[in-house]
Amino acid sequence: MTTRAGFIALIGEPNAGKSTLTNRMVGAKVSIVTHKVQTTRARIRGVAMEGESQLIFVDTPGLFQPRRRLDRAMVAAAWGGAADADIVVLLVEAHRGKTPGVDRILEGLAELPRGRRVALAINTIDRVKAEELLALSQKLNEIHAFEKTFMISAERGYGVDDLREWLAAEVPEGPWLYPEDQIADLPLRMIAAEMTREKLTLRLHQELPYQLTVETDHWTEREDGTARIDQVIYVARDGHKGIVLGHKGETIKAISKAAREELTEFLGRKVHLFLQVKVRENWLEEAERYSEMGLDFKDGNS
Ligand SMILES: Nc1nc2c(ncn2[C@@H]2O[C@H](COP(=O)(O)OP(=O)(O)OP(=O)(O)O)[C@@H](O)[C@H]2O)c(=O)[nH]1
Ligand SMILES: [Mg+2]
Repeated sequence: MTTRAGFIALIGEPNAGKSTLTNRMVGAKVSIVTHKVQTTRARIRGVAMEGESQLIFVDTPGLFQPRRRLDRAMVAAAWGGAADADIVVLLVEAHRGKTPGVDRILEGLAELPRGRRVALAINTIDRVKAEELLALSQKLNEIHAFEKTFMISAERGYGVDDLREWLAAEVPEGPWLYPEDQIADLPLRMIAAEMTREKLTLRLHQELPYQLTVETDHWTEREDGTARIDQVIYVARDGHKGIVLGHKGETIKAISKAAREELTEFLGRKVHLFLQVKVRENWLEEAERYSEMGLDFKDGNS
């Protein structure tokens, strides 16, 4: 039996559908998804099996023009994921087409190590007419000679099997790198923090989701088989704390409930979730916050 295993980096602009595709490939929610840009902050590894091949999907933060330290660290993590992978898949949103952001990514692809294999996946094909897809594919392939082009809908699942089968045939021969039943390579405490951040991002508006971070402080296994999870939400301003808590604590209560339900489903057992909001004006400049997120603080140096 010949086994294969390889790392597949999913890169693209923010909101391109990288995390949605990761989850679909894995068959479980390992990476958080929202309709807002810059949801994913670090590299998230999801593991999928296809025949004798183990596909390790590396979901990355969206590529955009960074302004803050956090942005720079995120973009560096994304390009780092591409540089380390066996195969890179660039996701482009069909309905947005060849944006200036996509142009910059195409330029970046030319700087990847020589011989790096790159495929194109035009996503959200459920949102456009078929004729537009061909034109977009041609335009993009004129700039970068992609090894292969796929038309997919990560959300609906169209075209995803073709992509998975192609990847399974193309990753290098070699032993599997994870146990067959493992679906993610991310500490549980981080997955739990991400779930809470997803609920915060869905619920809070404007800049606030970009000005906060969530960390799991304590994780206690209780004798009755349930887990007690304590998390801290760091916000940058006093005013933000009030917004996160909401009138009579209603906002935080709703967020906590949604996160707890999802955690309970993910873990398959009851969870008690305790959230605390702390004001930490400088958290975006603290090295420890970055390591907790799975990012390299130094990557944020300008
Ligand atoms: N209609 C449609 N929507 C999609 C599709 N794939 C993803 N989406 C939606 O697009 C939005 C962004 O999806 P994500 O998977 O979070 O995108 P991302 O590339 O991981 O975004 P960042 O983490 O911010 O870089 C979500 O609202 C998804 O539900 C698709 O094939 N069709
Ligand atoms: Mg994402």
